[in-house]
Amino acid sequence: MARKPARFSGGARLGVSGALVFRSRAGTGDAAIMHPPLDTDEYDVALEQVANSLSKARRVVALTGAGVSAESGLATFRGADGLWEGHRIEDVATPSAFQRDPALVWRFYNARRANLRTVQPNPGHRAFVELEDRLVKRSGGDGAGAFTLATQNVDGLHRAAGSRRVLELHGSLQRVRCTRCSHLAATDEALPDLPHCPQCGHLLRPDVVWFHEMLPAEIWREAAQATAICECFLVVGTSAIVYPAAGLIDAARAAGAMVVEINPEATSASRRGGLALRGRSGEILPQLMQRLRGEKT
Ligand code: BJW
Ligand code: ZN
Repeated sequence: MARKPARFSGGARLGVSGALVFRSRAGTGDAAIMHPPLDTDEYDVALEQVANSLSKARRVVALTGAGVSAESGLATFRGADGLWEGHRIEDVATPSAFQRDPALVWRFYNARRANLRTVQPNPGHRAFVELEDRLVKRSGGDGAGAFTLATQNVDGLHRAAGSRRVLELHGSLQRVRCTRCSHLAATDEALPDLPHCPQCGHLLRPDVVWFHEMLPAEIWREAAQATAICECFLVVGTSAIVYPAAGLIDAARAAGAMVVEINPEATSASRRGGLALRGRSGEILPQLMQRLRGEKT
């Protein structure tokens, strides 16, 4: 069958309401899709366009969320399995929840920290490593700024896969800090139910960003700066409802970047325009890398 002409070219569609949606071959069973599913040929064209954009862009930013780690076996926050012991994330990931019931909050985090020791990066994480390597190599020099991975994930899987420029917007499960003094430590060991600071004896907390807390200033500044000058912005595996991280998507659009969402579901990001590849990141990102290598999928 003859290829259909490309319907999306870089920034030409920026500002339209609703993304152009292309569903991957494997399909997703997504009933809530905002546009009718398009045929495989159109998905191929869209994939080619994204690969093309990635191959030309001098600066690329990816914003990732829990969906990228779903294929490693970690639960997302707002999926069907998104509750923890019947609590919504909004009820355990706040400073007031920790004040009220630190044991409950530590149980939540210790369970997730233990689970982390059982999981590995998946093909989606590894595709980001390949993308960074390509972009850095192509840029010559030290490749500073060629690729920035701004992740909302606290699981460390991007770094474990080998990604280098990773901005952990919401902190890390593999660090703890004191609620009183400046003690900060990296640890992936099991911790007591209510761990205490080795320096001052006060309660430790996970070094993650809870609701109503500020993101780490320097990391946020770097993410915002990279976004403001990027040419292609990938939004992968996030519901894009948590701010300020989700605000990077609008900032990328405002900067004229091609915004591409990779997610099996329609999200708040796809409702705001751009191009959406519907499917799992562990499937679509490796397909994109194959295209970049010049191999047809
Ligand atoms: C797949 C897949 C596959 C499945 N492949 N995809 C402006 C407007 C409105 C509200 C606010 C605003 N500014 C601030 C707020 C308040 C608040 C906020 O955003 N609230 C919203 C809920 C409305 N934000 C904050 O409080 C932030 N702080 C702040 O703004 O400071 C300033 C301030 C100071 C003082 C007072 C007030 C403001 C801090 C936000 C911190 C968020 N922290 C958490 C917990 C981290 C620690 C932990 O892990 O426990 O971060 S909440 C949780 O949500 C976690 C995540 O990083 C974050 C985002 O979730 P994510 O990654 O998108 O996951 P899901 O589950 O939502 O989505 C998964 C997606 O994957 C889905 O779309 C699936 O379809 C998809 N998927 N399988 C690809 N195989
Ligand atoms: Zn201390």
